Amino acid sequence: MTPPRDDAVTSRALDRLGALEGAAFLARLDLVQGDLVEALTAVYADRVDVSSFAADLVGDALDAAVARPLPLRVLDRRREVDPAWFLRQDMVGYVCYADRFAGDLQGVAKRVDYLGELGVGYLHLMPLLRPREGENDGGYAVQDYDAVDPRLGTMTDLEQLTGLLHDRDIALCVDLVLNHTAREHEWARKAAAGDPAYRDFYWFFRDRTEPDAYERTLPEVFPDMAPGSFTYLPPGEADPGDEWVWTTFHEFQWDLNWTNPRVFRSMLGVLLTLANHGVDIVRLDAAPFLWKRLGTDCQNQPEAHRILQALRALVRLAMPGVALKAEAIVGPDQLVPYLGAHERFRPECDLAYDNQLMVMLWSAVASRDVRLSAHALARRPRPPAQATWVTYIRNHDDIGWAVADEDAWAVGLDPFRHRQFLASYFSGRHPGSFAEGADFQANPATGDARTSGSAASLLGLEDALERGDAGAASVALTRLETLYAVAYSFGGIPLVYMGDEVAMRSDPDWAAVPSHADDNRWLHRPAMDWAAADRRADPSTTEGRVFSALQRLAAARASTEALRSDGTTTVLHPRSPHVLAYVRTHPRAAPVLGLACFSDTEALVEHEVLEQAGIHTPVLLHSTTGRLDLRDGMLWLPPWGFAWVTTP
Ligand code: OTU
Repeated sequence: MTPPRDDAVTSRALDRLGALEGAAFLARLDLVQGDLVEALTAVYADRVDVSSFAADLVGDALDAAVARPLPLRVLDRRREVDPAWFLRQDMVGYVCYADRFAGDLQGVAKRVDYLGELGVGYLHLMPLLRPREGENDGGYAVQDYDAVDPRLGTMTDLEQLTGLLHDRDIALCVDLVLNHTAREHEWARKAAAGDPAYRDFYWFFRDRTEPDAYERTLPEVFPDMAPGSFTYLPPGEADPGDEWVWTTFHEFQWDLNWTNPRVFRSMLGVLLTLANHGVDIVRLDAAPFLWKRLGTDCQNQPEAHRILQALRALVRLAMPGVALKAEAIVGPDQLVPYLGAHERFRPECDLAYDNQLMVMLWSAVASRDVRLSAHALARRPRPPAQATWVTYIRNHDDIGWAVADEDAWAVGLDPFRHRQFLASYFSGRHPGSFAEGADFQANPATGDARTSGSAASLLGLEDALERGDAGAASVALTRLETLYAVAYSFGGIPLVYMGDEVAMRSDPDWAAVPSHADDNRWLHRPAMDWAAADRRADPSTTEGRVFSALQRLAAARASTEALRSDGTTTVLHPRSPHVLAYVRTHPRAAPVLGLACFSDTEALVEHEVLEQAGIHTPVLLHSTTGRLDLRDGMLWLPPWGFAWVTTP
């Protein structure tokens, strides 16, 4: 049932947006109002009168709709006609730092042809709003949400870039850091100065009683470089001072207090403004952390989801062409709710990182065994049809070994020891490991360690080149191609992490910048090696081989509707413990069977697996070798190779 609508809103919308757009706004309001009020009630009913708060927020959405530039309204219109615009099989993403890729935003504009060669339809530029000076966690400590980092350019440059990207049908994704601001942000400055209107924007504590109580169950995100979750403010640094402020991440990143409805409204304003500069997809950083609850790990709380649902409703209302992406790097059971899958569907984010696929691919690489991966990926709930994953093998962060205990036990592995094995393998410590990575934030108290390093280095390229072993280097590249083949076909938008397309290794000089020296995630945040990239057209080079492999993956993916992101993924269980097998189906297309071999030797896939996939006459869509090798009805895969098989 449509909730009753306020007559004043109707006449204001029609008045300000005109008959046609006003009617569309009101139709959207009818669609989202119920979700909005329900979400706000769950979070803010004890702090505000929800109906008047909702009316204010709808007013903010209307203001943003009115302010929205015409070219963006045209995009909205197209995307309302095709709400599945980001689910198309020709959608491929690329992720980079603007400065490390191309100097600045104007430099990025000059590299758009390069992105076109890879078939990119989605560009994620890492944090680009004005950060604090000095150490800023790679831009995740924002001082001013209304300005671009002056080193990268201006808001006008950003708008020009989005215009150029839109002309090429490329959507732009930009980070919005929701959980915290830099301590230099105006809100934090006012709060520190004792301004009563802003004290409640953050979490201050007069002594250690509450921080100690919270820390009994709070995991440390950066136990090594930023231990604890609270930072002491001496007298003189704040008014009153001699108090503690909540800082989940670094001491210069102050957690916002989302129990305060003014924080919600202020961040909504930031989000709507950012989108009106032309950003198509907003990456909501650290989404799990928005709500704190004593006695918990203060992640994935129901209220955090409700906040995302309320933001979703308001963004859809103001600008229906804008998508939200959750950055929730959490355990497998906590992931799919960020796409709206709760006890019933509640629209939440359109996209979320498939952290589980990523971890499970690396687990299969190290152990040459897919049973854990197949088990974990098969048992998880499907994402709702309107939403999807972004699939990736590496990003700018470390790899956290999010292996669920129950998944490990189910396949006979000790979860703690398996996680330790993975960290040890990819650091290169494990005997016989080909990986060259590094531990990130090893925590002696818990025995946990995460991993830094570029994909190529973790997959053995660095080690092979150091040993001058051309054969091993070639195998490392096959591994890289196969991991990307899974990312391009498993379901969701595949993301290429800058440098992987030319097999860039970890940056040996990562610690040379003083503000990076205690954070080895900079190992895998190198500056783009354009001299290497310039070799991409020469198939005899490493760069040529990997770049063309990604181009072929994109082309093969674009040619089949079964690989649309609103298709279905079903994990199969072949007899070989080395073969990850999954079938992609979509009502409009023939099925595609994806196969990936995690073994130093070849593998055979029995005929029944093809049958289970609904493939009676196998036809090669794409593979490592370029041919379909059937032996007595069994399908042959080379060591570390992949195949995509379909049927007429
Ligand atoms: C994110 O990551 C960013 O991706 C990091 O680069 C930032 O440092 C951080 O936020 C703070 O802004 O813990 O180890 O579940 O895993 O938000 C990285 C989400 C992180 C967290 C994630 C966070």
